[in-house]
Amino acid sequence: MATTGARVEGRPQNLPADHPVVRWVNEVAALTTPDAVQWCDGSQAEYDRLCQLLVDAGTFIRLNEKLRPNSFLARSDPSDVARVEDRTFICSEKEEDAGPTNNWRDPRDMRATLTGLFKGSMRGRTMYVIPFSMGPVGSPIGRLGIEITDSPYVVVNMRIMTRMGRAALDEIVRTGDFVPAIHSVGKPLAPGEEDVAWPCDPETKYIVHYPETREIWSFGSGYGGNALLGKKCYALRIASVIARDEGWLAEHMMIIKVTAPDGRVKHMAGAFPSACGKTNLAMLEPTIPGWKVETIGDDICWMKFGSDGRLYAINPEAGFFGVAPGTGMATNANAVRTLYANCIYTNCGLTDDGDVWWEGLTGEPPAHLIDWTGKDWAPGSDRPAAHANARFTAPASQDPAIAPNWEDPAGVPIDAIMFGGRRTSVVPLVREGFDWEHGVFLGSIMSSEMTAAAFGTIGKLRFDPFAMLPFCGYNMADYWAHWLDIGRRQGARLPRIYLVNWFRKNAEGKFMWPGFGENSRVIEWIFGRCSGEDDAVETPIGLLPAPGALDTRGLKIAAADLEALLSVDPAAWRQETAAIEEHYAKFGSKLPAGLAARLEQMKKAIAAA
Ligand code: O2Y
Ligand code: MN
Repeated sequence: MATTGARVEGRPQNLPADHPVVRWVNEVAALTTPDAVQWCDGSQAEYDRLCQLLVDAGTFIRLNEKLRPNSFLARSDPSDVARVEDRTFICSEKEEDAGPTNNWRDPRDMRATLTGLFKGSMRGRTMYVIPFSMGPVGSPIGRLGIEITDSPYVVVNMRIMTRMGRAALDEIVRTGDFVPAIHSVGKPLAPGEEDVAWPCDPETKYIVHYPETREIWSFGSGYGGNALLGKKCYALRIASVIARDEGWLAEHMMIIKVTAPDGRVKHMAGAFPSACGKTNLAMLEPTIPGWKVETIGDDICWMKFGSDGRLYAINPEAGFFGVAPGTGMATNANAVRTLYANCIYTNCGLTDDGDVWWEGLTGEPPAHLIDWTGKDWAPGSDRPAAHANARFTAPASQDPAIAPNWEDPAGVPIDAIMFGGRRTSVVPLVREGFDWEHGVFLGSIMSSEMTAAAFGTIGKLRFDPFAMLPFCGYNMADYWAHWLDIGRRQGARLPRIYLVNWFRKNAEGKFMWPGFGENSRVIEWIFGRCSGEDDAVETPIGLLPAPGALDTRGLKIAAADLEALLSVDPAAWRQETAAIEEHYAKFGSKLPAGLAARLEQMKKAIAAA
């Protein structure tokens, strides 16, 4: 029984009232004062009941059962459409432990602020208790959590995105180990007050992490990474801290299984900032004959050393929370096929026949639809039909390209790690790090262009090391040091590291590389390198494919473009190194000496080139 007198439903029999988990749930209920406390079991019946509750509340629209069986559309409040990085905090005891790339607040001040905000924040609502496992339940690489939320939308999304319910709770009770994550939309209801379709606090939002005590508190938003706390908050920000302390890696990476025509298999992980085709790569359909790419994960990768010294990876998630706009048969056919049923759509357009639509789903837009704000929309409108950050929540098991071993609790051995950014100039199509330390250097300097650049110049760069800029739960320079430490482990048999760039443009402003399925050609080269093929040339910035090593047969690519894609322009690289120095300077004396030395070596080699 919660101390507030709230109605309690579904608390399992094997959980006595004095169990620490129950005591914690009661404390949260005493603070937030919900009308009811519902322990979630993760069953299909519970999911169906909550989806109907969301339909009745006006949050969900049930889609046409023939076109999208068991699928729903939600429209969020226009003020609540994406992760809020400026409201995301790392509250470590010391400010320097959060580092220059995170927002820091003193944990005591933050606790006082949050206690005030959460006091009574669930009044008039049901408080749901969601036990979940990141990774297959019982996996030695996986971890457990409990999210408390007053949002049924969060519950149903968490059921797709994590292994949620009774099995996870049993494991929590058995191990006593879980990350507590508390979420409130921040919109208490006065007696008799009518609810809105998307409750949130339009003004006040806090996404808070306490790395030392491994707690997550989120207030004011019901959207995505702000509210589904297993994903960015746990699997990256808190897990990166746990991984540092325990000697493993929690990374913002997709994972694929690659099979060569002769049946040999390699597993690759890849970190890419948003809008760099990470999901497309995770579901890639190779254009080169006989090759197969299968999905293990699309966003997050946890890697631990096995007894053989190799890094074994799991995808800690069970679903995809993918960006809808731009996802179509031409760009990512496997994603479109994944969405045939059982999905939740957020902020997409609604067609007249009860289906969803977004820009890029089809070449031809429907003649009429209702846009993500609920207004009539027709082609030629000055507004998009779907919000640019509209999402689908889809079970990973529905991906036709999902690898048979994607849920192996032991993980898959990683042979190669790719880093990538969006660079129209300077950065070649692919290069290999000379060794682990140089690979870490490549990850630390990955960048994308924020502003358009004139041909041959560099636009303003945004460095996003390891694609972890918004997701590293501690000082980024310490994170690099941790990666370097991983490389020094006795007996480690480490993956090779690559930096790729699909986005080079020529003087006409056209992409030089066709991308999408043709990226399989780069994967083929990486696969060969990991198999011992000696077809690379040394340059000041890394190992590039030797002439003819990259299979470009059948591609319509100008010789000059291919040359530019696979070469190093010393003048451009002198500009680039100046930008890297500026980026590194932010980390002061925390910058690992090994990385500073790698930059100096590169500068010298470029000067001599
Ligand atoms: O805006 C959000 O809340 C979603 S952000 C997101 C979702 C899925 C995968 N990756 C991301 C990301 O920002 O990296
Ligand atoms: Mn992501």
